[in-house]
Amino acid sequence: MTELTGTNYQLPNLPYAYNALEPIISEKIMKLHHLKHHQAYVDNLNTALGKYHQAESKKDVGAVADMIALQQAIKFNGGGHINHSFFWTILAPVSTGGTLSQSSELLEMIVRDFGSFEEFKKKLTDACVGIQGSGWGWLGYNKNLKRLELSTTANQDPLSAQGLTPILGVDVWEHAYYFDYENRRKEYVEKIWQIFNWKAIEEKFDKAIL
Ligand code: MN3
Repeated sequence: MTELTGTNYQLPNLPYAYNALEPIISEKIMKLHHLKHHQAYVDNLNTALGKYHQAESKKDVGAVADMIALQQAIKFNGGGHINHSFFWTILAPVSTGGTLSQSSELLEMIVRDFGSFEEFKKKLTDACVGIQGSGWGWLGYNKNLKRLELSTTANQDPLSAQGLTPILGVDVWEHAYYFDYENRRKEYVEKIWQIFNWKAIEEKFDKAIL
C-alpha cells in the first residue's frame, strides 16, 4: 500500500471499447496493455511518489539519498503514465478517425518540414521500426524553432525531455503488438495508421503551437 495522501494518480478510462481497435489491435492486447501495463505504471508511480514524500518530510540530509534513489522509478513509471495516457487519445476505431484535413495547419507544416504527407509517414514508420529494444516513435513540435520534428525515445522516457511537445506517438514496446504481430513490428507500425484519430492529433497540434 502506498503512503501517498491526496494526489494518487489514476488509470484514465479508454475513450472506446477494448475491442474497438480490431482488427488492427486485438481486444486481448488492449485489455492487457491498459489494465495491466498502464495500471502498473500508475501504481508504481504512486508507490515511488509516496516513498519520496515520506523521505522528503524527514527534512534530513540522510533522506536525500533515498529521494535520489527514487528518481529512476519516478521517471520510468511517470513517463509510462504520461505516454500511455497520450497514446489512448490519439487512436480511434478504423474509419472513424478521419483523415488530416487538406486545409489544416498541421498538414501544411508536415508538407513544409517533411516534403509531403507520404514522406512523413514513411520516415516516422522507419524511425519506429528502427528503435532498438523498447521505446516510442514520435512526431513532436519544437516550440523554439517553430517546426515539426521526428524523434524516438527509449523505454518510457517522455518526449518533453527533448524539448518537444508530442503530437503523435507510437508505442513500439513488444507488449503493444506481440500477440497480434509477433516479431513483425513493421506490419504493426504500418497498420496503426488506420486507427489514428486525426481530429485528436490536430487538437494536440493546435494546442502545441499556441
Ligand atoms: Mn505500452
